[in-house]
Amino acid sequence: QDLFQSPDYYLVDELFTEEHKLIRDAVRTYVKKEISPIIEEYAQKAEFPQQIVQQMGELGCFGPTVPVEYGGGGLDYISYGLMMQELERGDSGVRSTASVQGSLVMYPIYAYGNEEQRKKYLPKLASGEWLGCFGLTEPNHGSDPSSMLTNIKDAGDHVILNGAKMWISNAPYSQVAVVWAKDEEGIVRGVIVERGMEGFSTPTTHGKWSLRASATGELVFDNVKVPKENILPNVKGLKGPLGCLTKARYGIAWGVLGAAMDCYDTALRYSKQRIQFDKPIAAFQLQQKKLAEMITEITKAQLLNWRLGVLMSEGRATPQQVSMAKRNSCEIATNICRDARQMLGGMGITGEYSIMRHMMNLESVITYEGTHDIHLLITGMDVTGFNAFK
Ligand code: TGC
Ligand code: FAD
Repeated sequence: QDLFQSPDYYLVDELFTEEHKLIRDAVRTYVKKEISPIIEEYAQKAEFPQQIVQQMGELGCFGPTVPVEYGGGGLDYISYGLMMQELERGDSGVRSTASVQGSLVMYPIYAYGNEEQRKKYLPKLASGEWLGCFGLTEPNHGSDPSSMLTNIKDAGDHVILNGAKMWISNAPYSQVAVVWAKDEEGIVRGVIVERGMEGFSTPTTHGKWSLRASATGELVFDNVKVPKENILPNVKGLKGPLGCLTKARYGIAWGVLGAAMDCYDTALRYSKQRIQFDKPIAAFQLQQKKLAEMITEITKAQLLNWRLGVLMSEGRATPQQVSMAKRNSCEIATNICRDARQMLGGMGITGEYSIMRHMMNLESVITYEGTHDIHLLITGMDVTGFNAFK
């Protein structure tokens, strides 16, 4: 078959089960058929390819670890990681759509919701009939969500929601938003807001040079009446949204490796074919140094992700271990994309190759779900016991 062969310098494939490999190949085939042929054009036009929502739902990319009875895949965390890796090999925006839907919308409804909420929302989100988004970040509160201003006030059988969220992936196309807001006691609560509720709007964010094929928007709440039955009953405090972020950050740790592998593969092929000074550029030491460092970093990250996946599946991974993997993968993927772009010379800046698009996308990925520096401080706090945030 002429499917992409991932770089696998340490035979990491042998650590995967047959089921893992089948899942990975199904998503790889989907990306090859449905994403790669169209994504550059959508990114150039800065348009969201809406059709992918239903396609990814049918393929099982939404909520792979959510139990089957709610429409999820009932799979382990290695399967989830491999899915994200393959999607992001296509485009970080495509993986973003799946991360948000599965880890930031379905997971909180599953983990913190009641049975009615699970039954009402999860099957439609899993199938891709509905798209969801996750509202934590605000215009003035990004890395420090504990200072959020968005709030709910008790009004009998409903609450009144006011405030604004910014930089929200999927927002312009979402039917459902999981929104984090403070109650009158200042406690963070999760509420499910539905499109059509009066006073709720989702203006699109324009002018991005990154994640151009992903739809980003604001969530604006102007005295929105939200029924109390839409409050997630089983979590209070910032650990609610942060618990979702742990799941999504784990997926990103795998996802960005897909982008890195694509760039490495492209640079390797190109360097063997591109002749300068009568030799393939792959024969020059400086280019070999770049390729050798790329495959070294990819291999280290593959092993780190695999081990983290085992710990996640066993319920033993800590959020701090997830931070380390998210930060490491984003850093190495960003560096690999930059080096790969240089190896293609002028061709590297064109849309004929995927590298520049990956490179621009990764500037968002290294920023969202906790910036590079925030994850470093999480590790720093974990190993020293001192909190450098405050
Ligand atoms: P802190 O006092 O440390 O923690 C508050 C409570 O939360 C618990 N906790 C966690 N629980 C689960 N997972 C985690 N990762 C957790 N981190 C903390 C903690 O134990 C505590 O629980 P309890 O029971 O004691 O109340 O909170 P803090 O205010 O000091 O903040 C810590 C900090 C800075 C690390 C945190 O705020 C942070 O991670 N900031 C970064 C913000 C961020 O990541 N935003 C992401 C927005 S969503 C997004 O970007 C989606 S992009 C999606 C896409 O398109 O793919
Ligand atoms: P700031 O918090 O203002 O940080 C600016 C700089 O200061 C960073 O370099 C940061 O590392 C540094 N800094 C901050 N605090 C400290 C400190 N204590 N010590 C040292 N340095 C510090 N959010 C959502 O809720 N839902 C989404 O779906 C979502 N999707 C996104 C999609 C895109 C394309 C982007 C770009 C962002 C998205 N975000 C989303 C928001 C994202 O999570 C935030 O951008 C991110 O958490 C950083 O917040 P900020 O942009 O306000 O930066």
